[in-house]
Amino acid sequence: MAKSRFEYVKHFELDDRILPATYIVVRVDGRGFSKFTDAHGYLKPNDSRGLALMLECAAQVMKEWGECIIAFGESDEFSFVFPPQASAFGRRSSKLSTGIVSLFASSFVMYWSKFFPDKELLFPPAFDARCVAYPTKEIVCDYLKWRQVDSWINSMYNECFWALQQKGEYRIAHR
Ligand SMILES: Nc1nc2c(ncn2[C@@H]2O[C@H](COP(=O)(O)OP(=O)(O)OP(=O)(O)O)[C@@H](O)[C@H]2O)c(=O)[nH]1
Ligand SMILES: [Mg+2]
Repeated sequence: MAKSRFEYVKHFELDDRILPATYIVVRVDGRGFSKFTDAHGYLKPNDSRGLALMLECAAQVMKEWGECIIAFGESDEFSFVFPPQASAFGRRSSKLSTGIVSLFASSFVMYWSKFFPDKELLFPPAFDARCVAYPTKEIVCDYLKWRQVDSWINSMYNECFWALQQKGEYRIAHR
């Protein structure tokens, strides 16, 4: 493109390249999914249709982003791990997170009817994303353990809560 006197505005853009030789984790999380899942009649505590849809979205991301080595998901979130040598988008944080989250969200809408054939999508779902650099494999493992423990605690709580609720015993157990 021809140079113009307006070109200087480019200098306001900050360099957000992730540190070289580090693992990159991009975590995508549903925005206001408590409201979204309620509005769309998700089963409690876990709706296998919703889980399968999230898996499909993650598979689309992994197909498109060949450098991704691990995808780990729970509830309304998915983490995508890239190795230290990954070079996608010049390792630019905003490009990576927006590229991944937009593909994830568009896949969610595109495949909605495959997993929820009898449910109309009432409003567009949204996801946020962040990009974090981790210097060692051990820390990446701890990151994944952190997400797994979070999933475990939430699942245990939700399973027990809804089992008691369905039996009508929640009030007694709660005292
Ligand atoms: N019923 C049902 N709800 C689910 C399921 N998976 C996720 N959710 C809902 O999604 C929420 C995800 O938690 P958060 O990400 O902390 O909550 P959020 O409402 O998305 O809030 P923000 O992420 O801060 O926007 C859960 O608390 C549930 O309400 C499911 O399989 N069934
Ligand atoms: Mg959320």
